Formats: sequence, structure tokens, C-alpha cells
Amino acid sequence: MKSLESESIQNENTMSRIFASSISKDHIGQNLTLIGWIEDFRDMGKIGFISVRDMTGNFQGVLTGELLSTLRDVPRQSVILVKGTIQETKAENFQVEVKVEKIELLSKATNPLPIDPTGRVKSSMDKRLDSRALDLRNYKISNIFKTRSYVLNLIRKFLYSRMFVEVNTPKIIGSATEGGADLFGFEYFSKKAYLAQSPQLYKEQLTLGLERVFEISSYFRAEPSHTVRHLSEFVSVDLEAAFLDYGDIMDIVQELVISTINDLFVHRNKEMTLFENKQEILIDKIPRITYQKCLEDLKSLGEKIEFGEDLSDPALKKLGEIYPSFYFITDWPTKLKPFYILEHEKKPELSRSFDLQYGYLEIVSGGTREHHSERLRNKLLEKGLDPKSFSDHLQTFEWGMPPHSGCGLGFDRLMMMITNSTNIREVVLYPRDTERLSP
Ligand code: AMO
Repeated sequence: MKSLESESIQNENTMSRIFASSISKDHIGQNLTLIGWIEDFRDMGKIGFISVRDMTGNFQGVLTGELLSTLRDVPRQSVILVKGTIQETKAENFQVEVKVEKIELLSKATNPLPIDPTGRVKSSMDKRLDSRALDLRNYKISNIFKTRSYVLNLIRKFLYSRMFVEVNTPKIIGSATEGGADLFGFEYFSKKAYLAQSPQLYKEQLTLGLERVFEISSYFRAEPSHTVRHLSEFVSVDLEAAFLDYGDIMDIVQELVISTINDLFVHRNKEMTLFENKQEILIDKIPRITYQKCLEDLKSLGEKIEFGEDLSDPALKKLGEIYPSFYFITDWPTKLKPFYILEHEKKPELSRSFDLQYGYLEIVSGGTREHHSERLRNKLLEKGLDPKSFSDHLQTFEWGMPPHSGCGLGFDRLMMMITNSTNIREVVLYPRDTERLSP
């Protein structure tokens, strides 16, 4: 039997291939080259049909004679280059089909594969994550990551339009300063170093020279929590802006979130339907509910939380029932917030802070910052932190530090909302958690 194996892809001009979604009735009679992965092969004896997927979709090829018998030995998900003439089809799912005249096997897949990439045979999430590269051959899964890339671009464009400058701050840091979360420490030449939990201190310092900055990057937290919304490595969109208050940052976050979701329903409606996301936002304002009001709402539902206590998971789930879409929780007790958050002047027990929630899921956290060096030093002491470990940071507050505010948006969590996923691992290519360190 004649081998289909290609000696060299250089023989064919693969750049001149046409994508599956581009072929139409306009191409009937033309001889074209297509490339893709064999998804399906129906062998009817004298005639065979292949469904081949590329990054844009599937095309159908019709085979007879020697080509048909040769293809019987080629496992599904192998990569083939097809040359043939475009013709009318009786198939319901295709506008046209390719009458195959030549096939070149570019890469043979093993048989059986560890998971069924068409998704017809269901695999556990762990098995899928173990074979993530193959999992992406399922178009429902690859659409999550194409949408993720699209949303990153929207966010960048939005922030540029609001005069934010994109920055990159170090992820290897010399002291475990910010507090609040456990950090991963490691040997750094002869010193001890840590992986950054957020760009908090750097982004605040940068308002001094750049006024408005943002950073999109991975951050690392050694949290032992094993939940569907926490990872040890996650992506955050961090903003920081001089001369803005937490109310202004909420306005920016509101516009960013609403314009992003609305854009998705206009420009990626097919994907949103695929994700079964029905959260069409027509509102132009996200409700702002104080922490105090949340306590009252919870009390009316029989959930008693004392002022100063954090909102537990069950409490957030109950709030999510009252406010199933987006809402801000504002003015948290000062004692629940990190040292850099400013309190209300007349009510120091309350802070100028907010979280953006989507139902029970916290997506953004932010606030107005303390920008007086002396008061910041005192705040550190109040929180049991040593101002000496913050000397580099504190000195920048004596160089004309502007009043400033900012926030961190958990990008993976926003993608959970957009793709209607209940587990953060669905929207992260290679998630890292307490158990998973590979692939
Ligand atoms: P915070 O710690 O609340 O605030 O983090 C900001 C947002 O990041 C997301 N997030 C996570 N996502 C996945 N896995 C995790 N382990 C995880 N931890 C946090 C959440 C959260 O709302 N420096 C402040 C932000 C600021 O004030 O500017 C900070 O890091 O969506």
C-alpha cells in the first residue's frame, strides 16, 4: 500500500492553503489545498467521507479508490494536507465539499489517544488537564482560550483609551512584605527571595512618575485553599491611578466590565451562546451596596454576621441569591483591609474600599490608598508589620506621592463568569494548585 507519509512539508506551499471556514460555493471547480486534523472518517466501502478540523472549523472531504484504502490505516487526529476540487455537497452541515485528489500525512497521531478530543466521550477534568494540548482540539475548549485572548485585548484597549500606561514590575521580590497571603519562598543566589503575590507596592510607587498604570501578569499565592476559584498562580489585571478616589475606580471597573461583556455579545455572540452565557448586560450601572447593608440583607435571611467579621462563603452564597449578577460591596471595615487602604476620615472604622462581586464570586478588590508616609508607617505598626522591611517603599512616599487609588481584577475569575464555568481550572491552560504542578 502506498504510504501517505510526507517526506518534507517543503514540497507543498502550505502558506497558500485555504482555511475550512473560508471555502464557499464561490470556490466550486477550483483546486485548493487544505490542512487539518482528521476528526471523523465514515467508510461506506466504495466511497468515504472525512471531516477535517483546522483552527477555523471543519471541512468535508470525499474519497474513493486508492486514497480511500490508504486512509483506512491513518488514525483519527492525525494531521493531513488535502488537495482537491471544491464541489457541491448533499451534506447538511457543509456548504461545499472537497473531492480529494491528493493526501499527504504530515503527522500521525497515536491510537488510542488519552482523551477523546471531540468531547463525545467525556473525560474527567484531571484527565483533560493531563492532556491539555489535546483537550484544546475540542472547539468548545479552544473557544474559551480564544475568547480569553480577545478579552485581554479589549481590556488593554479600554485602559489605553483611559490614559493608563502598561507596566511590568518584578515577580521575584526580596521581602515578603505586603502581608495578607502566604508567599512562595526560594533560594536566590545567596539570598532568600519570594514570588510576588501582587504588584501592589510597585504600582503605587509608579503613580509618582506615570500617574496611571496597569499591569496584566501572573501572581503567586501559597494558599492551601482547594476551591473552584483559587489557584496558586493566577492572572490579575492591576490598575493604579493618581488623583482618583475609590468611587472613580469603581466607575472605571463598571465601564470596563459592562463594555467588555456587551462587546462579547455583539462580536462573539456565537461563542457566548456556546458557553450558554445569558448574562446580557443592558444596564449602565452596577449597584453599590455597603458592607453594612449586606449585613442587614443577610440578617433578614437568618445569617447573622457581626460588624467587623468577614463575609463567609455561605454568607456570600446567600448574597449571591439576592444579587445574582454584578454588584459592588463597598466600605468594608478597616480592620479587614490591608495596611495600604485609607479609612473614612469621620468614620475610621470604615475603609474607602470595594469588592466587585458576581453572585458569590469576588472578581475585583480595590480602594483608595493611604498616601502620607507617616500615617502609612503607623498603619504598618497597627497591622503588626515592621516598617523597616518597607523602607524602600516608604521613602517613595516622601518624594511627592500623589493621592491615589486602584484595584486588582482576578482575570481568571472574570473568564469564569464570561464562559459560565464553575471551576477556575476550565479557563486556565495549565492550572497550578496544591496538587497540580504539571504539565
Ligand atoms: P486581592 O488579594 O483581593 O487584592 O486580589 C485581587 C483579585 O485577584 C483574584 N484572586 C485570585 N484569583 C485566583 N486565585 C487566587 N488564589 C486569587 N487570589 C486573588 C480575585 C481578587 O478579587 N493588592 C490587592 C488589589 C488592590 O487593592 O489593588 C489584591 O491583591 O478576583
